[in-house]
Amino acid sequence: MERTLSIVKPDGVKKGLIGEVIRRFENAGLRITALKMLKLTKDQAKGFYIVHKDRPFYESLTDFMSEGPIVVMVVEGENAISKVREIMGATNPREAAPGTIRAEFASDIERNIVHGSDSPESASFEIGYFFSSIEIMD
Ligand code: 3AN
Repeated sequence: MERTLSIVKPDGVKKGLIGEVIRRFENAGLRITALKMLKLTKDQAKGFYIVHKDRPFYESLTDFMSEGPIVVMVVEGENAISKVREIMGATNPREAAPGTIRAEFASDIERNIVHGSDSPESASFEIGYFFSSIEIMD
C-alpha cells in the first residue's frame, strides 16, 4: 500500500470539480484516508512548493494556489502515486492523455485543476505538510 497527497486546486474548486476528482480516484480502486478544505496563505503556498523556489513560475504559482479554497486529501492504494498521476494527466493539459482530468478540465499548465505527489519522498513531505498522523485513517 502506498500513500499520496492530492489537491483539488482553486480552479478545480471554483469549477465544482471536487466530487469529480474524488469519484475518479475511488473508481480506480483508491481510498481517501484523510480530507479537508482550507485556504492557503501566500506563505503557506510558498512552503508547499518550496522545491520550485528557483523556477520562473514560483511567484505566479503560489499566487494562484492561495487565491481561493483548496481540498487536500490523502489517497491510498497499490501504486497510489503513479495511479493518481495517470488519472490527472500530464502537467500541460495540451499534452495530457484524452480522458484524464487535466485533458478534460484544465485551462493551462499552471491552472491545471489537481495536484498529486511525484515520488514517495514528496508524498511524505506533502502529507506531513497538511495532516498529522491522527487525522489519517488506517
Ligand atoms: P505536476 O503537478 O504535474 O507534478 P510540477 O510538480 O512540475 O507538475 O509543477 C507543479 C505545479 O507548477 C504544476 N501543477 C503547475 O500548476 C505549475 N507549473 C509547472 N510547470 C509550469 C510552467 N512551465 N508554467 C507555469 N506553471 C507551471
